[in-house]
Amino acid sequence: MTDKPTIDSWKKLAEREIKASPDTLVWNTPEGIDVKPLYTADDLAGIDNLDSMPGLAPFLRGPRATMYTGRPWTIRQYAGFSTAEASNSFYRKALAAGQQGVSVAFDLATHRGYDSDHPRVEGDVGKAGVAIDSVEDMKILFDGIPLEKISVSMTMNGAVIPILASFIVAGEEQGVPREQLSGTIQNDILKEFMVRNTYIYPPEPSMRIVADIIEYTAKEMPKFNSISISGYHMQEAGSTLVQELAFTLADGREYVRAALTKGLNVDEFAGRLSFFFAIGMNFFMEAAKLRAARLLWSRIMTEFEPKKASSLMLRTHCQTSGVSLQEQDPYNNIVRTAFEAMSAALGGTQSLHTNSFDEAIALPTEFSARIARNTQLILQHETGVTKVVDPLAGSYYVESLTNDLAEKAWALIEEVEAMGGMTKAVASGLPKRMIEEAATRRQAAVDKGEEVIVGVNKYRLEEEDHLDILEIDNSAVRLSQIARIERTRRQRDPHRVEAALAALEKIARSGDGNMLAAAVEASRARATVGEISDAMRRAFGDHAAVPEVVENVYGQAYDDEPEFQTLVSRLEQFAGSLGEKPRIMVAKLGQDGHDRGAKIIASAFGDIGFEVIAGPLFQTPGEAADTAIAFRVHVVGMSSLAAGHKTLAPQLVAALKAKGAEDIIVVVGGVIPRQDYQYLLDHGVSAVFGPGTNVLDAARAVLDLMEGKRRN
Ligand code: 3CP
Repeated sequence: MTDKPTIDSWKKLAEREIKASPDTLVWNTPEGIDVKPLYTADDLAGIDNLDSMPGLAPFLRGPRATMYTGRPWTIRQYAGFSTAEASNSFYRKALAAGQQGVSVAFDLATHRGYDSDHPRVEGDVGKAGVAIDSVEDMKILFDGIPLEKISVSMTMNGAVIPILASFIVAGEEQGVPREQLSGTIQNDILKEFMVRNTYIYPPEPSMRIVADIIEYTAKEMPKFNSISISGYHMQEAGSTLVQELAFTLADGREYVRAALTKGLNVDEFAGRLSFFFAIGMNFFMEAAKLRAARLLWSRIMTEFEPKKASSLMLRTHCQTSGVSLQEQDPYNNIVRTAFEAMSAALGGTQSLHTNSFDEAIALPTEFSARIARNTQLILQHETGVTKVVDPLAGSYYVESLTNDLAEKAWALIEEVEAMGGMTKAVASGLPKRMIEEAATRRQAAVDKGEEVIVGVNKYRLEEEDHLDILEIDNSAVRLSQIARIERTRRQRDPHRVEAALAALEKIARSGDGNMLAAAVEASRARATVGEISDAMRRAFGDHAAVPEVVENVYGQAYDDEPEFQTLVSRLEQFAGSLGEKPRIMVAKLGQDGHDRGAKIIASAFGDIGFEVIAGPLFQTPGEAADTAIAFRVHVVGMSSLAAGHKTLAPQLVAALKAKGAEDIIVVVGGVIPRQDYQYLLDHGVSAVFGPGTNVLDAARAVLDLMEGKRRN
């Protein structure tokens, strides 16, 4: 006869096995959740909703009763590059090969409401997405793609009014009335102020734009999702999963409130709000996050007393994590993406993008895009994952994680609420700061090797294989876009354009009317994306954020480690010989607002002992040179994540030289393909730090450069 097994008997056995208490095996996650080595039925005690059903509130187990057994998630790959013609051909091939929905990536010039001929966007046109200047481009983008059948997602937040307007007009001119258009517009501006930075106007009028779009789509486009409330970019910027969950849902609550100010009934629009989350490498926790998100959203929406059950339902798109991809040993990224995709499916996503393995370094090639798409096709057709609804339900561990995440996120949501809601919290800078601290802490854990990344800080290859990447000839794209803009301007009726833009500006100023409705008219008249954005700029002005840098997070993580202290002393000595602290400006040029890397570098370099000047976003090379000279910096560290480096870095070097400041050292970091290193070095850049660079190594290299310069 053996005794009934108990947790105590397990503990004794475990202790014998590892010769230590099993408590030493507890994994303290960045979320503040202590993951135990074993979960049992006892862990389910006191957890609500264990007996809930899919398709029924609170939708913890999924928004649909049958979930993937009735219809699998949509395979929706985010793509777009170069011209509308090139992107259109890419979409058509992908749809023919098994992709089920389109998801458009726009270039940064378009995001920020500039036409391709604007001088500020020389390095950005057609680079990280497709260039769209007017409805003429939009029509080419969807040529041969039946918009009454294929749903289209558009990742657009800043220039959301002209882009959605030109999509509506492209549909009209393809013979598809707007009530038949299906898809999603991202239209989530709050997270732009927090992490992604492709805003144009200040927060208050930006929120009015969101509300106008919800109003217009609720009334005119019943099949269209008015918003994609996104946590994805928060995780990309380094947030914990609890932060991603809490800030996203709190953003959602704020949008509901904004829409209600337009006099809408909650049931008129709530069913068409949608969400977007990242799925990183914490396999079970990511699946649990989606379950927790549905539970909490239904709790939040209950407050607004909707009558329809669908108003309580959270439907979401997911994307596998971009930051989990590595430049080193890049085929490992296929494996990472497959695990993340499986986790998204187990969590019950409605739509999914799987990253291509080369995306840490460049836009996907046709080859890498095929593997990414096939990862989902294999999941859907070969693994059996679609055959059972919410298969993780009842797992002691996953139910417990779902509950822990929900509780922790709810506490943070309440904290935001106590601040007066997300718009106020964002204005206070708190969420941004919390995310940047989490990102810096994580970087320190990776640099110290506490968090293992295979092929990067462990099992690194002696020599990396050569990788063929897609390169866009940015100047050719720009010239062809400029030619089309000029043709469009020649052929249109200028009086009609002027009248439509004036009507839009009037609504923007007065708040009386709907800005999207007015922009649709302007777009029909062939007003460009830049002109429509400028009409609103005249009313609202541009938003300029003041960059802040977190302190003492990186340094604290290293505390008394000799490696860190040696570097700090070396820098102190150098400062002594210099007679002042060495100054470095961290610069972001062009319309690339991805500033996670720049912020981490600024913060860590500050802790090491540099005086850091965080340059404002969106500078031209000439403006950055002026700032560098004004602050008398010794080094400019340009951070580039959107492929503008080959245009912008040489221009920065030239601008410094032209202003008599060629003694300022220029280094470049970020997403720089190895193929480009020599080009940059040949054009006056002193060092290049690609993805996966250890921050201490970068700081040592910068110090070497400064010492070398002083000796010469
Ligand atoms: C679904 N349907 C079903 C079932 N499941 N019908 C019967 N039985 C079922 N089991 C129905 C749905 O009700 C719906 O019809 C239709 O099938 C489609 O399903 P869906 O779940 O609504 O799926 P989809 O159309 O793909 O929409 C998914 C959401 C949408 C809702 C999430 O918002 C979306 O596609 N989002 C994508 C966002 C995106 O691509 N973002 C890219 C970000 P009805 O509509 O008639 O109800 S890329 C950013 C990258 C980083 C960066 O910013 O740079």
